[in-house]
Amino acid sequence: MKKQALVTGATSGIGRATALRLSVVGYDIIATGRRADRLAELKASIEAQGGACRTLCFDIRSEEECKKFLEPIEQVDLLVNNAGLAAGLEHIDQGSTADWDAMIDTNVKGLLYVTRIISPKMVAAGHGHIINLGSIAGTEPYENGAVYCASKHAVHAISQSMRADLLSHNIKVSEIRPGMVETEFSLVRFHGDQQKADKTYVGVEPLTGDDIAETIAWIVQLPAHMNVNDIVLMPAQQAGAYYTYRKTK
Ligand code: NDP
Ligand code: 8X3
Repeated sequence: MKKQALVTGATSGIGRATALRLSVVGYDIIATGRRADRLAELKASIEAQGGACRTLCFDIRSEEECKKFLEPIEQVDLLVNNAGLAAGLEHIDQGSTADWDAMIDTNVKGLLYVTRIISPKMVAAGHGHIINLGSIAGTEPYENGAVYCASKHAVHAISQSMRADLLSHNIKVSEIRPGMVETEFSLVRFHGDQQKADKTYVGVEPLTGDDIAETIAWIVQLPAHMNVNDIVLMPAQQAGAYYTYRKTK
């Protein structure tokens, strides 16, 4: 059987680009997300480039659904814990608790549910690689972002602990921590307000999903004795959460 890569949140942005790229470097893809039409389109695109793709349409916030869809998978060589979101951008006194629940339930609990089901399969197989999508928000808390930043701080902590936990089982754990990547991320953060989403990228050439996918493809093709523990990827015009150089002309 070819190497199997499970990519969560593959209906858009970084996850979609990663699924397409991993298929080119020799993986069969198991793609997840909640939007069935997007999963079908991804599967067709992967097959059109000569690859293979299975799709699993479910919500990773539900432990029951995670178990139902993921427990039957027999082999996973690479897990990309990518599904996630920011919802809202407000001061703490004005934030929406529904947004907070969505971020914590997806970015933290969903990632844990998936990992709890897949990591024992890797332990049993005696090898594996888990790549978690963190963020610069995982080390740089910024105004209006308390809960998103907290969720990515959690991903940063979980990544470091699980790397230690899985070390003796020949399972690598890598964390990708990007700055600004133009995907559907801002559209989701601003609850579908395209104008607000577009303002995020004014005067900046952001990273793309393909940029992150290329980095993931490089990491997974490194020799067996090498691991990238943690990589921070930024647009050249962004130095950190608070430092972005915008060209106004
Ligand atoms: P997108 O909004 O383009 O993609 C997010 C993906 O996550 C979609 O495929 C979406 O699928 C999936 N997803 C969200 N909620 C759920 C859920 N409850 N169950 C299953 N799947 C879910 O954003 P990005 O590609 O930018 O984001 C991918 C990851 O990268 C996230 O973890 C994000 O925090 C991180 N990141 C993004 C950065 C950026 O600037 N864009 C920078 C740093 C990190 P569907 O809606 O179909 O369920
Ligand atoms: C996404 C990047 O700067 O909006 O994680 O937190 S940022």
